[in-house]
This record gives sequence, C-alpha cells and structure tokens, in this order.
Amino acid sequence: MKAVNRNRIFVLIFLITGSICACPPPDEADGGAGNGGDGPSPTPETPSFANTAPEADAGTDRNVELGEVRLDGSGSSDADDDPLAFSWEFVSLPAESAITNSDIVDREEALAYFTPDVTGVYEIRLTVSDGTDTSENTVRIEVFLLGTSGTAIIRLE
Ligand SMILES: [Ca+2]
Repeated sequence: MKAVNRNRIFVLIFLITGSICACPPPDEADGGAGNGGDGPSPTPETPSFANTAPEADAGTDRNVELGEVRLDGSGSSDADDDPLAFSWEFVSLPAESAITNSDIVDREEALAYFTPDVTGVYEIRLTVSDGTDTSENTVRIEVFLLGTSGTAIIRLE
C-alpha cells in the first residue's frame, strides 16, 4: 500500500511540475518570437519598407591605350528604383603610378574618368549605395602604349 501511495505522489508531483513547466504557453504570448529568438530581440525593422540592396556595375574589364580612361557605372541598378550614390576608388595601381583617388574626376558620379600616369593594370572599385545598403563591383583596366609600329606594346617607365 505504501508503495502505491508513493507512486501516486510521484505521479502527482510529476503532473504538478509538468503543468507548472508548461504553464507559460511556449513563447506564444511573446508573439511567436520563441525559437532561436533568445539573442538580439526580433529585428524592429519596418517590414512594409524592406529594402533590396542595389547592384553595382563598374563596367567591363578592358585594355585601353594610354590616355583618359572613362569609368561607367551607369549599369548599376536598384530593384526598388532608389536613387543611387556612386563612389569610385582605386584598389590597385601599377607600382610606378603616383595617382590617387582624388585624381578620379567626378568620382561621386556614375560616369567618372581618370588619366593614368603610367601603363599597367588599374583596378577601380565602384561602391553604390541606395541610402540603406551598398554594393561593390571592381573593374580591371590595363593601360598600354602603342609603339610606333602600331602593334608593339611597351611599358612606359
Ligand atoms: Ca534599394
């Protein structure tokens, strides 16, 4: 008899503790932010104005003769048709080159240009912003110098 009573007590305790543990209906009172929502609180972003990041397009890689190089980021786009802000900057330059980002004319515009000071490979990054998100794209431009024969490519030292 005592054993039976003890079992009943265990069952009773189990039921009580079980019901206590289950008491707060699993996170539903919190708006369903339960599973995995223990970290940073649910992002308070405005769902009705979700932004789509822009897509930067710095133009196609190419080889050009030494002279003014045009940069064309007009192929960049934004799915929301947000107005875009542009910024061009050099990622890498020929070792002999002494030009800097400030030598990029209209470097905050979709259409910009610069004048290389030496031949070699110039890599220029376009960063496009829609005011919320940004996107980057890099264009590689190899600048060469035509020899007198019109075919030879020589390095300008
Ligand atoms: Ca956008």
